[in-house]
Amino acid sequence: MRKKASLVTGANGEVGHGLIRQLHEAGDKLPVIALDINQVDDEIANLVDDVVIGDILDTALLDKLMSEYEIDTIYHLAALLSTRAEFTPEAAHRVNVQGTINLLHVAIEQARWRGQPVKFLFPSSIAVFGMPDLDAKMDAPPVGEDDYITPITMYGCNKVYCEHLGRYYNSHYRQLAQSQDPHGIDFRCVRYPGLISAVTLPSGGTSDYGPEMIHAAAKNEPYQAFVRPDTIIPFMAMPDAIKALMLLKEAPETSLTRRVYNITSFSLSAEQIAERVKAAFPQAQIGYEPSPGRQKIVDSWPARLDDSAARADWGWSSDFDADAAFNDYLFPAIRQRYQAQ
Ligand code: AKB
Repeated sequence: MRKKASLVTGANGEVGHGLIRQLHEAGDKLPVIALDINQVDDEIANLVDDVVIGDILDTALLDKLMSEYEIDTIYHLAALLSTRAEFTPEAAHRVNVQGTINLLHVAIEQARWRGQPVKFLFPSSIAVFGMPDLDAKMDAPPVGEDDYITPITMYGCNKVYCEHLGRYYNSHYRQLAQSQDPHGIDFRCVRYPGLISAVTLPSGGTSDYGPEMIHAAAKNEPYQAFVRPDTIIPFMAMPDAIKALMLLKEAPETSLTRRVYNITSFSLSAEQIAERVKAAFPQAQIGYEPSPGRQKIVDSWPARLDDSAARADWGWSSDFDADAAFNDYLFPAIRQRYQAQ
């Protein structure tokens, strides 16, 4: 008999760290398989039942996993983020799109074998949006799920296409087949704003200036932000990002009016983040050296998001507004982290 399990791809990434800790702390009943292309940090490896180092493009590896486990839930977190993807767009497309199709295929195969849907949790991003220009960005009311879906990055294009793929595998897979299999996937997706974790540093993203500023100050290192001081996007503290994934996973299917939801916590400019950092770390040296390419990407993302559908359908609310995120979560934990080193 195969063992029932949850599969987390991109387990060693920022969200993977937060999610695996949460699954462990919540005493999740299912064993967890952590899959990552890189070695998985010991503190995470110790919290899961199996660590698999490998590529989501390796279908033989995924077949082997399916032969060993009955996969009940997939958290498909692996992706190349927006900045990194621009250096190798076709490779990013392979990882972000073909990798996702491979996992959707695992989900649908597993669902058919066991005669029950497989839950598929997928983080998308504010990168799916493309505001036409800075004036439109600043004047727009909080942007809803279906507005301005004109991404300018490979990563954003990949994410929006994968949202559609999820909907397709959820509701229309092989729709012309003679007999329709009732057991498919239960695809659920949140669009994350810029995420900030006290535990890990992101790599390869374009919202990274937020977390980088705080971590540099705590390490007593000077930091030059790659955006203008007035650059504004929505952010979220990592515990809220994990909370959203868990809330959406547990929501009764009947309460969902859509498969893809915006979520947000607080919108701050780079300068407002820097002011908060300087108040907490008075020695912080923060300057600005905008990189035109990365600036253009962040300027194409909305300043504010409308997450009313998530609030109404599955009770989403953020625990960390800006004050709580910085003063209660980020600053104490990041200070302690670097003091301990
Ligand atoms: C990135 O900057 O690429 C990510 C994102 C906003 O999805 N953090």
